[in-house]
Amino acid sequence: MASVILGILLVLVPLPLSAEAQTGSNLTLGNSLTVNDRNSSWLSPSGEFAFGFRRMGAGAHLLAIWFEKIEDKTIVWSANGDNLAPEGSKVQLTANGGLVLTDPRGRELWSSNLNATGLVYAAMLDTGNFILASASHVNLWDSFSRPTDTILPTQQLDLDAVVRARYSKMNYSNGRFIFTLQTGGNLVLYATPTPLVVSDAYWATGTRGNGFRLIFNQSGQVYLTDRNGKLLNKVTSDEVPTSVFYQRAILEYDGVFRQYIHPKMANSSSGWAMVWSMVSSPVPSNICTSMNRDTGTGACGFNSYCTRGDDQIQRPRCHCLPGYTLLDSTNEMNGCRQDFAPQSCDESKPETDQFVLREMLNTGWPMSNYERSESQTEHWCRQACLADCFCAVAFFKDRKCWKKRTPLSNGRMDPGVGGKALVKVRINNSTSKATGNRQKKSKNLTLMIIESVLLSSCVFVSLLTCVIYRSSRSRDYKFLQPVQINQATGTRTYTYWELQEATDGFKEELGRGAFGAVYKGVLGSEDTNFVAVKVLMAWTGESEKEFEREVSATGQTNHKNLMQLLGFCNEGQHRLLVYEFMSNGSLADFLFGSSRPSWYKRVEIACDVARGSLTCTRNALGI
Ligand SMILES: *[C@@H]1O[C@H](CO)[C@@H](O)[C@H](O)[C@H]1NC(C)=O
Ligand SMILES: *[C@@H]1O[C@H](CO)[C@@H](O)[C@H](O)[C@H]1NC(C)=O
Ligand SMILES: *[C@@H]1O[C@H](CO)[C@@H](O)[C@H](O)[C@H]1NC(C)=O
Ligand SMILES: *[C@@H]1O[C@H](CO)[C@@H](O)[C@H](O)[C@H]1NC(C)=O
Ligand SMILES: *[C@@H]1O[C@H](CO)[C@@H](O)[C@H](O)[C@H]1NC(C)=O
Ligand SMILES: *[C@@H]1O[C@H](CO)[C@@H](O)[C@H](O)[C@H]1NC(C)=O
Ligand SMILES: *[C@@H]1O[C@H](CO)[C@@H](O)[C@H](O)[C@H]1NC(C)=O
Ligand SMILES: CC(=O)N[C@H]1CO[C@H](CO)[C@@H](O)[C@@H]1O
Repeated sequence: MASVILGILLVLVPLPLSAEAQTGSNLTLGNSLTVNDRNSSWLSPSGEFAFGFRRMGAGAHLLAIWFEKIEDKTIVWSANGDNLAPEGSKVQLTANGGLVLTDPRGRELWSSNLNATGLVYAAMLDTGNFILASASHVNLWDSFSRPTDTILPTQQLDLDAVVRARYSKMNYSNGRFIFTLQTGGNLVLYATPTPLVVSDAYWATGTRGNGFRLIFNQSGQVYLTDRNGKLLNKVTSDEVPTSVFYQRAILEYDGVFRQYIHPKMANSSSGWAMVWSMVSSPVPSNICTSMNRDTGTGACGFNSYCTRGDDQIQRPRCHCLPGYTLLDSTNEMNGCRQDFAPQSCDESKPETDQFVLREMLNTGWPMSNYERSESQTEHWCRQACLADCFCAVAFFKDRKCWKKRTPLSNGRMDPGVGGKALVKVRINNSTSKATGNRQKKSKNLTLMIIESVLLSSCVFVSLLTCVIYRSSRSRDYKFLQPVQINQATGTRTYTYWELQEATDGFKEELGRGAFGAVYKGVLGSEDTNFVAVKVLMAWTGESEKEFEREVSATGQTNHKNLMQLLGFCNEGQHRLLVYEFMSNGSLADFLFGSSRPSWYKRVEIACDVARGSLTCTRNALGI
C-alpha cells in the first residue's frame, strides 16, 4: 500500500528533499511505509529529521530516525536493532498498538506497544522527536521518552530512563553499556551483565536522593537538575550556537558518552568541516582506567587490554595480548583467546621450557590476581610464573610479584600502571620468531658482552661443542636433580644461599638473555671482590647444556679475553655460574678495542664452518 501525503500546504518553503521522502505532515491511522517503497521515510516540517527505513545490509532494514540533511544521515533513534526487517516489511499506524512493524507474512517485528486509547495522528517533529498523539494533542507515545543511544537538544530524561549503547558501530543491537538516571536520583554509566546496583557503575554523579531530571537544553548543555529545577551537575558544558550547528549526545558502543556538533551549512570561512566533532569532554574521561570491578570484562573483552586513542574523540582501542587472537575478527571489543595449547599441569612433564615471557610495560589486569609475593626479584617472579601452569601473566612492580590467571579482565595500557607485565606464551608457535627479535633488541650492552664472551669461549674451546649445543636446542631437559659434572680444577662450588647473600637477594641485575639473568654480587667480606652471578633459567635444555659446558670446560681455559669462571652452584633445581666481574673499562676494551675485529672474525669463521649460515653468527653475537 502506498503511503499518503497530507498537509502539503503547510510546507512553506520548497525543501531540497530527495524524491524518496515525503514532506513533513501529520500521519493518520492506516498510513504506512513499506521497505520496498521508494518513499520510505516521513520527514519533519523543516526536512531536518526523517523517520523511516534504513538499509543495514541485504534484506535487513532498520526502522529509525535520522538527520536527513547531512551526508552521514546519522541515526539518532531506532526501533528494531535486534530484529532487522526483511524486504517487504511494513510499518503502519494502527489504532490499537500505535506503530506496528510487520514482515511480509504479517508477523510483528516491533511495536510501540501503545497502551492508551484515542490515537489520532503521528508526526515527525523538527526537534527529532516522533510522536503519537490524540485529537486534543496529548502525546500518547514519543521517541524522546524511549531513547535508544542518543539524546537531542530539548530532550529530557526522567527517573528510570535508560539510554543503551548499540552493540558496535554498525550493529544496532543492544550493547553492554547503559546510561541511566536511577530511581534514587543517581545518574550512572554501567556495564552489563551485572545487577542494576549503584556499585556497578564506572561513572556516576553521586546525586542519590537529589537527582531528578537530565536535560539537554537548547544551548547545547547536558545537565542534571533536582526536583525544583536547580542545577546539580553538568555532564557536558560547552555552549553551542544551536542555530548553526546540529547537535547530539550519545552513549557510544565503546561505553563513552560524547557530545557532538555538526555545521548545518557548509561555510568555508567558519573553518568547520562538514563532519561531527566532539565538544566538551568525553564521559568518563578515560574509560580504559575507569573500570575496576572484580566481575565483568572491563572496557575491552577478556584477555585483551585497552588503550586510549589519540584521535579527536579519543576512541579507546582494544588489543589482544601477544600470543592471543580476537574471538570475533570483526569486533575488537569482544575479547581474545589463547592461540596456543595451555601449559600442561602434569608434574611429570611440566613443559616449562616450552614457554617464554613477553614483556609489556605499563600494562595491567588489576582484577585477575590469584597470588602475590613481596620482596622478590624479577627473576624470581619470572621463574615462579613459568613453573606454574595456572599463571598466564606475571606482573612485577616495586619488588612485588603478582600471578594472574585467565580470563584476564579490565586490561589497560596506561602510564599510570607502571611496573612490568610478563605474558606467558608457548615458544612453538609462529609468534616466537618475532619475540626473539624483540628480546634481542632490548638486551643491554653488558649482557650482550657477557653472552658474547661465553659464546667466544665456546668457539675457543671446541667447535664441536658449539655444534652439539646448537642442535640440542629443542630437546627437553629438566633441572630436577643436580647434574653429574666433571668439575674443572680451580673452580669451587657455592651453595644457593651463599650466592643469594652475595647478590643481596639478586638485587642488581646486570642484564638478561636467553639463558637467564646476570646479577652483580660481592664475595667474602671485601667490598671489592665483585662477581657476576649468572642464574640459568631453570628447566631448559639450553641452560642445562650451557651449565655443563661452562662448568666442565671453560673453567680450564682461562684465556685473557674471557671472563674467568670462579665457580658454580649445582643445588637441587638451581644452576648458577659465578664469574669474576670485569670492570666496564676492560669490557669495553674487549668489545670495541683492538681485540674486537679478530675476535668477531673468529666467531664468524667458527659459525660458518659449523653451520654455514649467517644466522649462527647473529645468534652467537646476540644481534
Ligand atoms: C512517492 O512520493 C512522490 C511525491 O513525493 C509521489 O509522486 C510518488 O507517487 C510516491 N511513490 C509511491 C510509490 O508512493
Ligand atoms: C498536525 O497536528 C498538529 C496538532 O493537531 C497541528 O498543530 C498541526 O497543524 C498538524 N499538522 C499537519 C501538517 O496537519
Ligand atoms: C496498560 O495500562 C494499564 C493502566 O495504566 C495497566 O494496568 C496495564 O498493565 C498496561 N498494560 C501494559 C501492557 O503496559
Ligand atoms: C549484531 O550483533 C549481535 C550480537 O553479536 C548478533 O547476534 C547480530 O546478528 C548482529 N547483527 C548484525 C546485523 O550483524
Ligand atoms: C542551558 O543550560 C545552561 C546551564 O544550566 C544555562 O546556562 C543556559 O542558559 C541554558 N540555556 C537555555 C536556552 O536554557
Ligand atoms: C560563515 O562563517 C563566518 C565566520 O564564522 C560568518 O561570519 C558568516 O556569517 C558565515 N556565513 C554564512 C553564510 O553562514
Ligand atoms: C611444534 O608443534 C608441532 C605441532 O604441535 C610439532 O609437530 C612440532 O614438532 C613442534 N616443534 C618443536 C620445535 O617443538
Ligand atoms: C600464531 C599461531 O601459530 N598460533 C598457533 C599456536 O598453536 C596452537 C596450538 O597448536 C594453534 O592452534 C595456533 O594456531
